[in-house]
Amino acid sequence: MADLILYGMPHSNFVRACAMTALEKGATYAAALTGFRDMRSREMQAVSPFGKVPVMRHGDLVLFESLAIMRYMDLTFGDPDALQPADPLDRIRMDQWFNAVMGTVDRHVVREWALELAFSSGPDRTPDHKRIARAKKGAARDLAVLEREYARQGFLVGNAISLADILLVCTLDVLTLIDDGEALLDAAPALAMTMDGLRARDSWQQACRGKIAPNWSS
Ligand SMILES: N[C@@H](CCC(=O)N[C@@H](CS)C(=O)NCC(=O)O)C(=O)O
Repeated sequence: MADLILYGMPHSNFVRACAMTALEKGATYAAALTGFRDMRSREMQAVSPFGKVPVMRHGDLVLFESLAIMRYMDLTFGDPDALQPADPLDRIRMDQWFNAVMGTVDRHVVREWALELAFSSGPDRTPDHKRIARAKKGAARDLAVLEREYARQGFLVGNAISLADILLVCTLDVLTLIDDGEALLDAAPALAMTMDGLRARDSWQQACRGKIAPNWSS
């Protein structure tokens, strides 16, 4: 068994981003705890102080938070730091985009839209359509910002793939599972082209393809 263990549900965009990073770096990992129920297990509590996934174990080292995990993988496996810009200011820019995807884009696309459809919070477990409408507007604004960046330089930072692009593709792929989510991507051709390129990579094909196909519709 591989000594690198990735804890988390396979459909989580954050877990997928860590899995894709491991595979980009040529690392083999074992996937652990794949269901929501596992989140409350003793094993999970021991490694995840805030009760979130992903969590990574490598030998005696345990890390939580996807950016920390992905940075560690990038440093430890394969060609060190291949997925982060060499220039210190560009690294800061990468953190900026990563945090924007984690805090803003993820909130609109995943938490308040896709997950509202999947685990409805409204009365009688119906979707809260006002919440979804706000999230859709937020997502459209986010994609307009991202489209400008990708049209300008093809990646979020510089001219090569970084950890920020990896989190973004794993997050925006969720739009393809929502019936009117694809329309947002159609309106952002440069972004959609980059996403197609990232999804064609072996790391995506192995880590992210074909594991979820819910029929979410708003
Ligand atoms: N900032 C965290 C976010 C992790 C996160 O929100 N994970 C979700 C799964 S996508 C989770 O664990 N949700 C369970 C919960 O909040 O109870 C990271 O980057 O790792």
